Amino acid sequence: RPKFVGQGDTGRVSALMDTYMKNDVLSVQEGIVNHVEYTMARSRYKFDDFECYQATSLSLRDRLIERWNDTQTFFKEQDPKRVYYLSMEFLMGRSLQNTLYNLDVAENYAEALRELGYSIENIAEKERDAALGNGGLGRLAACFLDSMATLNLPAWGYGIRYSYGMFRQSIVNGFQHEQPDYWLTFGNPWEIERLIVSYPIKFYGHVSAATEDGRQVFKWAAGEQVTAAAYDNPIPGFGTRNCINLRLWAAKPSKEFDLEAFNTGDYVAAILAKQRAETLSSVLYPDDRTYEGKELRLKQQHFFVSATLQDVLRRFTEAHPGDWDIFAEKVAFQLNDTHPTIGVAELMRLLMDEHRLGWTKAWDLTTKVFAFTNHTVLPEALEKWPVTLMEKLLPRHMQIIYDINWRFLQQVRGKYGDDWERLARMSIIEDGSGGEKFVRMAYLAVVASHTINGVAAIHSEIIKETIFNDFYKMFPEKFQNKTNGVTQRRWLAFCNPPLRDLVTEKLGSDGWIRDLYQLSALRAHADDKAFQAQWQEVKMVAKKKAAALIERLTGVHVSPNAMFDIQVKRIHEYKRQLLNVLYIIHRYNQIKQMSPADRQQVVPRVCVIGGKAAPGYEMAKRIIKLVCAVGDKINNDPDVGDLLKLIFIPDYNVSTAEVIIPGSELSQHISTAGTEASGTSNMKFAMNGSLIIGTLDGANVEIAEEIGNENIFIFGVQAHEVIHLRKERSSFKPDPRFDAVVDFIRSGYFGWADYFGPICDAITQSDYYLVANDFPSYLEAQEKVDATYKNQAKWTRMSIMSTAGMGKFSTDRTISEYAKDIWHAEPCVVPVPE
Ligand code: T68
Repeated sequence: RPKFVGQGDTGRVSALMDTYMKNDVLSVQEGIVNHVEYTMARSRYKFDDFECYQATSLSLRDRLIERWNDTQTFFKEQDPKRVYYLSMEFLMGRSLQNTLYNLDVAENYAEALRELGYSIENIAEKERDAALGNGGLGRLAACFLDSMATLNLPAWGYGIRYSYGMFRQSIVNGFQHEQPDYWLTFGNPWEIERLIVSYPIKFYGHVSAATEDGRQVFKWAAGEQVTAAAYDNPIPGFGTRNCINLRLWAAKPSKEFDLEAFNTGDYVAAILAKQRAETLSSVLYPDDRTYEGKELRLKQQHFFVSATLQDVLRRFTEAHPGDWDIFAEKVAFQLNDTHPTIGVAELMRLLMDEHRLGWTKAWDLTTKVFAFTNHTVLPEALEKWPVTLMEKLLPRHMQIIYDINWRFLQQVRGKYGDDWERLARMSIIEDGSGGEKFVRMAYLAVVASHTINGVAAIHSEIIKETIFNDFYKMFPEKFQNKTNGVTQRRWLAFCNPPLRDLVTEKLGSDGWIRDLYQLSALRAHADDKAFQAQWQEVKMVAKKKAAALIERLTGVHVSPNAMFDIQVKRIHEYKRQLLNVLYIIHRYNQIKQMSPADRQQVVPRVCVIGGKAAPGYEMAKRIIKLVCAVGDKINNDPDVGDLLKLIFIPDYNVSTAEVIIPGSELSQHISTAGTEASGTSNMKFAMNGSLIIGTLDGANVEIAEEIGNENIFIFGVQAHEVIHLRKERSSFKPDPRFDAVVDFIRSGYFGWADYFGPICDAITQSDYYLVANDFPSYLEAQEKVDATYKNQAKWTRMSIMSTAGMGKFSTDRTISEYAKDIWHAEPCVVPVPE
């Protein structure tokens, strides 16, 4: 290990630091007990499961820090190109099991704890989820970190250390209630507080221009300043020593005392005003996909991006003082959606105003380091900040954005001439009809980035044809696709040990945990009767676990002999939970009308729906109530019994996903074609042998390609038909079975007829998401599902083929492609100490 350099006795300190912690059972026990006694200062009488979880985590943190330090020192020595993943969200979930497996100490820890009288499973349950994200976008960032570490990339994640994560959902009388998720009550054993790493972040104020050395310079006299303080979260890779960093920023009062405020005499009021700085990083906005022009949200964006860029520039200038020519050879930024896009203007400001580069050089560097990922085409999600707000909050940035836009529009004119319509369409500044102007953040990101990508093949085509069409025509070479993935460590190996062991045994190796394509060798065994039986047994174990969770969360007992049919994701009209519910009502009515003999032929089903509605999204909240009301009726109908259940699971999150997904047999990914950018739970389900019923949307298209059309239930209209079908709506005649179900809801059979009125209106009037259009083909696909399930050999074969075809959907593949095609970054493997 490198020599210690500091004030002390170099040789002595190095000698002491050169040793590593041991991982034998006794050493592990000593580590845990030490933390109980000395870090937590608990006595032998107060050492319950929760305390044991904390001490165990702290002892693992010690081991993480060793690797983290070695990794960061090695990166510093090697000085490779670094990748910085900028994201407002990292939906990490729990860390204990993941750390145990990635550090390859799971067995010794389990044994150590057993001897101390604790069970690793029980103490793992004590961890609170780190829910610093809304859904797919935030979880993708978390899976990316795992793959970047595992692939030994010199990468860091940067984000916000929210005090309140995603709200906790409870269901009272079928209605969603939101509770704050203050997840830090008992501390967070995984993080390292870095009080010395902090940066000033400025807001408001005004800009003045001056001439210095014959050059115009701009000075921003800010009106408010807060401090960004760093919290580091070590991210270990699997099967490697590398341990990368997730640096999250928390807002603290600025250290600089604003003398003017203090001199007005009201000392206490001035202190309290400073205190308010902390609100900046307090809460995660729970709205996925509907952009709200909240000032605090823009402040959060600037806060974390400014801190990050200052941190990166400090690291770069320390290593290469003044050597800006190599900046783009050493730094790559990935913008996770438009949320960090203000970074474009902030980097320009830092380079020009602080580091004194000219516009041309600064712009050259900026456009070489940023790349941008788009995650949605829904118009309501596209960020547009009012110019008036930008001018007030970030006056210097607004000037820079105007300059960027002016130069960009000159370029457009140079290419297309005075095509005013095109210029207005492509302008970064939208001149709204109401006279208000907005900054179109996606266009700013596109103009400044060297590469723009969508997150599944179909989505990457759609963005080129729709929202970014003008830009695609002008810079076709900037556009790429990077199909999403998930980490097979968390989403198969660690959350489903029986399946992991079966797969490993069949393949003769656990190599698939680092190279998911190896799963394809399972195809050769898909028809093997003995293997099918083992496959079914493993599924039954997972179903029982899921059933126990369902009973614990809802009080409803479900039979593990029924088919487990799951739809878990954020509640949104475009995801069409409604289509699912309408079908369940139809199925219920069919069962009710059957003779007892016919009922014998019905495949019993447990239908599970789960997910959070954005607190201000009325329609989504009505949909939750509808699911609960229908569930209440069905689950208590003696005619139906175990033939059909409908469960709404409350507070769906990463940890419940880790139980529900392995237990699923059928999973639903049924968005209107062209609306779901990718979806990632589809990959998690298929990996765990769940069959997909879905539309040709997002990653479903590629999943069907990989596992074969015969192994997936595809239905519904295709993306290219949607615009036309929306136009034809007035002459559309819904299927009578659809009308019957809607009338049934309206009749009040499930109660709440008035409350459900707007739902029924939405799908019988404009029906923007084409629920009525897809209803008949959905029914047909569902009939195929039942018929197939009755043939368990066929079903099991399809299940094996689903898992076997998932090689492509590892984030290891996704991240390798980003590294090669976008970041041009190479692995940097930390040597294993002797
Ligand atoms: C999701 N987007 C896509 N957004 O909907 C999904 N948005 O298809 C895709 O698989 C996933 O991203 C990963 O690419 C989101 O999850 C948000 O959560 C979000 C949050 C705030 C603002 C806007």
